[in-house]
Amino acid sequence: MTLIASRTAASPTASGSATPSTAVASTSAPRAGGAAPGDLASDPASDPASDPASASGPASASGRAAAPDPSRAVPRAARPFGQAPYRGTAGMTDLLAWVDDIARLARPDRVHWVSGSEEEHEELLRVLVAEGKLEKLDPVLRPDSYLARSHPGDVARTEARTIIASAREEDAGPTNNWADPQEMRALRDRLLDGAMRGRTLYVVPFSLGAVGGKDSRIGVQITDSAYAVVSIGIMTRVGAPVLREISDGAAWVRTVHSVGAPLEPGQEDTAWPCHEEKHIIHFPETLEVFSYGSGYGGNAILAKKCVALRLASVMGRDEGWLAEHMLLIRLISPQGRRYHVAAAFPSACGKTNLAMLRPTLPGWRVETLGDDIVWMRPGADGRMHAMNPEAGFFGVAPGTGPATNASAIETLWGRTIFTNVARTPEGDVWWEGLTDTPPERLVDWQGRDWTPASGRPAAHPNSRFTVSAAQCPQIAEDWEDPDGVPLDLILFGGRRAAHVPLVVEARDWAHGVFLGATIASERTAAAEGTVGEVRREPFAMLPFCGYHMGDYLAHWLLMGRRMYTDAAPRIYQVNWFRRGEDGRFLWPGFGENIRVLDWIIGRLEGRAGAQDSPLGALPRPEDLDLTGLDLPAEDVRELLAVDPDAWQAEAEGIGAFLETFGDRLPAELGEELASLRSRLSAAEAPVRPDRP
Ligand code: GTP
Ligand code: SPV
Ligand code: MN
Repeated sequence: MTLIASRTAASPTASGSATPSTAVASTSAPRAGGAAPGDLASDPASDPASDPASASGPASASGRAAAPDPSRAVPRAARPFGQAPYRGTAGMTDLLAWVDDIARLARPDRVHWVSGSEEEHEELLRVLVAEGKLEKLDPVLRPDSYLARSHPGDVARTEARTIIASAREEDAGPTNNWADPQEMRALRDRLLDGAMRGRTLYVVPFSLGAVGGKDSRIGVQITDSAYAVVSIGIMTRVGAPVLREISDGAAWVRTVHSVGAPLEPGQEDTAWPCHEEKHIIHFPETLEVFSYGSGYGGNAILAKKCVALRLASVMGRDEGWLAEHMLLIRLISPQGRRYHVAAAFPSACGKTNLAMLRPTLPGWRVETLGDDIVWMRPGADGRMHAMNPEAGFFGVAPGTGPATNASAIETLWGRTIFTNVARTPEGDVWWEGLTDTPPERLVDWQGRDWTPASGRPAAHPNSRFTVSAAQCPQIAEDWEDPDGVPLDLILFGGRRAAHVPLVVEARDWAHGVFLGATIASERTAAAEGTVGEVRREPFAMLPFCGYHMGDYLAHWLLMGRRMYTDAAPRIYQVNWFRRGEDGRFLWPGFGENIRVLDWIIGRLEGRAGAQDSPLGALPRPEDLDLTGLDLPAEDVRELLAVDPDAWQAEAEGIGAFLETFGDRLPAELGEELASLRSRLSAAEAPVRPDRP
């Protein structure tokens, strides 16, 4: 593929500085032409240590580790570092005009167009370290890795400040915050006015899915955070190949992000610029996002939750596909049969862990395809086809250890950005759960000295790692295949201490949609709010569905009708988090979760037994392969028990929740609830699967 930079080499104006957006930056920014040391507007071509062949290299996640391809080498002068590419197409003109509009309003000192090269990624990291925004970790213990400490008020998604600004309020539905789009545009213009003074405006073209893939989507994020730029560079495919798509006329999504912390002349920057006032605003009709005030995760990497879930869910509704908060794996049985499994669990409820499962039952294997987002579409063959639009993992650190998720630990060997974890005196990272015994001394996530006696967590509960998916030792060889994989199985789950059994089988698609629609889960540290409080999180999409949840449920039912009944994925509900009266988890979880998958695949293959319950079919204890596990029989019974009284109360709660969707609730789901209630009434005593 010819890169933009190669094209610009042929253009007489390419080496000049007169591209429209550079011109805007220069008019409003006295420093634009100057190349101060460490200034990103400067051209590192003057750095003899840098590798010319990588100057315009593609930023595919796997490509980052690969040797530079000499055929891609272009003369360095073709596209000075950070400069806008020149290509006189309508697509490019649109993009340049939009960047100019934002730059004129936000008044950055510099405009930097992200090329996606390895060299640029490294230069950004170098400057972030020089500015005190990242700490470089020990090069032997954790090569090419960095630590960021956020502002203590900017540690998670801010759901209360997340808005769907659809033209009509009813299209946002009862589960979203709504605001009038006109007002939100006015607010955006007011907040952006001068918001980037003293900073660099980065233009980051990104692709969700392989660049040019038939189901891929592209967008551009404008941001004044270099930390966001390097994060987007790991989480998506960025830079020149995407610009070429835009230039060739592809549709793209416009996203603008500002940390809301302009610098006055001479004002000293902080390690984590952000603003107390935060707004994450989505315009579903025009496919735009505006995010202000936060530098953290889903608030700042707009390609992730804002585009790949909230806006993509709207695109999926309109175009006949689904954007889901799911992991994606290939499960290979001891007989060598391959099954593709997607699973929706709410934030910090086990997706990354299941995505990297290392089965404890002999013969089983898992290949990772994705850990957070799945796009899926019914195909002409009557099956559901699924792909992971992301290129990296933004995973929860606490709880990740050699015993729970060895693959994640190996993935994090180096080339990783850690945020809000603790640092060891040797310059490595630590978090709760990494080792059983904490180190004697640490620097905690807020930069304070820490000892095991400090009485507070060393790492923030929502501390995270950002790393390329290509580094995962069990990543599927074809994980970037734009065709995706045919889906055999969908799991829904949440974090429930009581009532919800280890696993339940859905009778059919509509019952499966009912199970997905009624997931409830204890809140976690992934978003602001009260940790542990149980709330309904339909399809693990409560904070991520960009439109009316009732319409979303109807869309899921419609997708079921777009497949052949016998070819549609089977649906199951799971719960790894049931606790005993003493508070301990009853199920060992992690690698042992294969025992539940083994039973489910046994059902798909027609070899596993089950017993019916008012909720759906469940295994009897003897149907689960528990060999080698030292589980008390009473715990197993408890994990598989259904208490009709407790479930009558649960059904009340489900009814009240579904009622909030009013006349947008699909009738089938009302019928599913009625039939659950009548099955519960018919069950006189608690169902103990081993005592029929
Ligand atoms: P997001 O990235 O926020 O969407 O989260 P996620 O669903 O990928 O969550 P993740 O897999 O990172 O798990 C979050 C927490 O749950 C970690 O602390 C894990 O250690 C813990 N966890 C994951 N799987 C299990 C399990 O099977 N049993 C138990 N007890 N804990 C688990
Ligand atoms: C989640 O909260 O579900 C995440 C992390 O995956 S964030 O990207 O911050 O939303
Ligand atoms: Mn998530």
